[in-house]
Amino acid sequence: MEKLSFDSFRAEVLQDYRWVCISREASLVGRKEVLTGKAKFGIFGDGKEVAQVAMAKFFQPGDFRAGYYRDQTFAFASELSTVEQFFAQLYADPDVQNDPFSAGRQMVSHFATPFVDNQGEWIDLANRKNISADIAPTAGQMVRGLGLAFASKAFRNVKELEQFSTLSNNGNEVCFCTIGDASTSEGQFWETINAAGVLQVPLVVFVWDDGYGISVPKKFQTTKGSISEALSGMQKEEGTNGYHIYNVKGWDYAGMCEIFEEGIRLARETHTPALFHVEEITQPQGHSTSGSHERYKAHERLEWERKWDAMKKMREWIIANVLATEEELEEIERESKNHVRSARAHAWEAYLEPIRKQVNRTVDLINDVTGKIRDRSKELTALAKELSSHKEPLRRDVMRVLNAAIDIVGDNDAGYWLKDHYKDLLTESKELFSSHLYDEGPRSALNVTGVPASYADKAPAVNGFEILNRYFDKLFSTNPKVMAFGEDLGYIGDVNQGFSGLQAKYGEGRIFDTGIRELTIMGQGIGLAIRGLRPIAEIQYLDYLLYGLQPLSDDAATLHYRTKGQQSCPIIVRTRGHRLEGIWHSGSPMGVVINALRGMWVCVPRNMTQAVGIYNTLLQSNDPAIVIECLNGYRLKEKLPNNLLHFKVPLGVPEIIKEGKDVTVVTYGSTLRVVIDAAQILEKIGISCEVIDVQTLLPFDIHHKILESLKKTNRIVFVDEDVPGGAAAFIFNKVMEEQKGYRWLDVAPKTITGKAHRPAYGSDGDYFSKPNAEEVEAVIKEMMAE
Ligand SMILES: Cc1ncc(C[n+]2csc(CCOP(=O)(O)OP(=O)(O)O)c2C)c(N)n1
Ligand SMILES: [Mg+2]
Repeated sequence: MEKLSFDSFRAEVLQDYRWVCISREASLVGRKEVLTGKAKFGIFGDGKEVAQVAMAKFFQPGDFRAGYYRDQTFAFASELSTVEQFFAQLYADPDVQNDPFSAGRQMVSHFATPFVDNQGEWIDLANRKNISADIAPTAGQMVRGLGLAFASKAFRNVKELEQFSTLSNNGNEVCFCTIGDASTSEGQFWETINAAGVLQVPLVVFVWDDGYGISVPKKFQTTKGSISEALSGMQKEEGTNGYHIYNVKGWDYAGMCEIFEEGIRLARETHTPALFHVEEITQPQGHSTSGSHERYKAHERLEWERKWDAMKKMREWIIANVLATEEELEEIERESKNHVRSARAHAWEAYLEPIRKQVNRTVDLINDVTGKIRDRSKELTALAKELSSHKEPLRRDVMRVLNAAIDIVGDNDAGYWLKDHYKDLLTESKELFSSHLYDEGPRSALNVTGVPASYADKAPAVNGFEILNRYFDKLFSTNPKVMAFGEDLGYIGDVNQGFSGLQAKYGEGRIFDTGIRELTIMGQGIGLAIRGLRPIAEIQYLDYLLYGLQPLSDDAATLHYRTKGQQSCPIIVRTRGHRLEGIWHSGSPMGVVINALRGMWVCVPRNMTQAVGIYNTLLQSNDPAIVIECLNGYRLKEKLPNNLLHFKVPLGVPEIIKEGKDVTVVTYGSTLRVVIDAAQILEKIGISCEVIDVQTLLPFDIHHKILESLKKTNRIVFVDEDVPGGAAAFIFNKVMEEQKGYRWLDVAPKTITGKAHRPAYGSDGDYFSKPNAEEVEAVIKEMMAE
């Protein structure tokens, strides 16, 4: 028995050493590929190999990783990436079979594993190792990691979630989060660390401390130059919450294995987060292919790094412990090099093959027409030659040459197949480079058809917030995956009482308060959504969305695109905004929102009934979205529908609120009521407005309903609370350029917007800062007189 266990221990160590060697070689070869022009940019995990083989040992099926670009060794050792796939991503191979993480959309070492199938259904995550798709913004992974770990807590504690055994094994899974030493300077890091310490979730954070963030050393990054020391107040003690904080050396294979085992086991069992400060890590090749570390590291530091290279230290340790001979290790090193070289060559061939086909077809087509266009045959032959002699052609080279050939051929019929080929390649490129921004399958929100609200004969008129409150009550009683949380959302039921009384009914596990930390509220929502739940994550006021915007913009909005549809994040961000009082409770920065959040839907319901219809639509789909309720609408009376759970507002379909024949007025949200007031005044002086509520800014009027109105009125004005050139400019562009509205204009189109400054406090501040009825009236009168 003893011999058996020694043999298997020895085999495991040597396998780990093999991964270390393979990974190091991949880094060395990868850098060369960039320096010789085969790839654009390289950033590698050399120096961090030993820590990562140790870490990978404790990564179990069901676990999640939220990490950054240094983790190739972990991905290899967990068998979640092959070396060939690593090189495919380095080359930006757009074939998802070759780069299964991002289909060439992300830089090297931005890993991901599939979470949803091609029907948008969650696959069995509880029995496989999972990587949530990496992003480049440093520390951005932290906030998502919090959410992924928090989901385990929810699965363990919420009775209604027990049934979802493919999403979790009773919350036993751990989220492994990796981060560089310098990136711990980011607010994302600190907010996450605090939140996880409060929440007690199975988040284990590995800080790869190589002493630098590109060229800037630790002393300029971290108080006392040590993240574990700076965090020491977070240490869990008897009877407190907090962290298990460990210090380990990045070259100490045996020491790391021991310590990682303990911290990860405790996180798994007790949901106590852990932080491993992995010190004395080196960077043999420096930060990335963009520069050389000799420029900023002292001679002594470089000397030290060579001496303490973890790969070298692991080798010495193996020999010292008589686990292998020199010759055995040399054999592993040789085999690793060969493995990487052949994987590289395969990846390169697979990457080039479809481009070569395009080149050959293009050259054939050009040669075909050369004989038919005799006076320009020389130029055409030169183009064909230029393309066919290109040793490392790109798709864009093909497009450029094809286009030049088409220009030369002009209107001549001989150019038919050239043009046809060009069109085919454009279509293909759309699929390769621009698909999957949103769900394109059965779980697309655009597939949800509208169902009108219905009313009982004597339907009562209730306050707007009561519509929401009754809806959320029904929703939580029927959909076990839904959770809602935010500042003041739990105990008091949100600042406008949408959730009033519901925490008592559905429990603190599903409806709860959070700290004041918009970034990580979004991170919590993102992590829950990625793991197959249906979070409604609240930002208390739209103005504070700016604090939470980064993870939405960088992560939620790009996730489906950057994994080519293999991961989905159906988060619903609920917030309230538009005009009320003062600079930070009246904002409507919709231009910011729609431009930062392509990849999410942006919904701007005019009242709470429409909001409910939108929530129902979103809950049928996998697309992430933000819903902005009207802050001044919670106490306005609305008729109570009797099909609260079933009526649906289709996205991208504007509604005509008032028919008219003289001028089309396009608006949404709170400004709608201002426009209606103006329309009533104008009606009295014989001017008939057609008022349109766009309902959603993203997607925007997918059936071109606004154009239909404009065809009738030939005058159009866009009214929007955002700054001049904000959302109004977007709407203007959509209607004029995309819908070709300019063809139907009798007078110049107009926008009426908020002022360029933030809105002043008080009712007069609101009146003069935002569009008002008199202003709308004046502009329309002027348009009618033109
Ligand atoms: C938010 C953000 N700011 C800046 C960068 C550019 N950048 C990329 S890596 C890096 C240094 C990170 O250093 P560290 O966290 O120590 O990780 P290391 O690369 O040393 O492993 C910087 C500044 C970025 N990617 N994201
Ligand atoms: Mg660093």
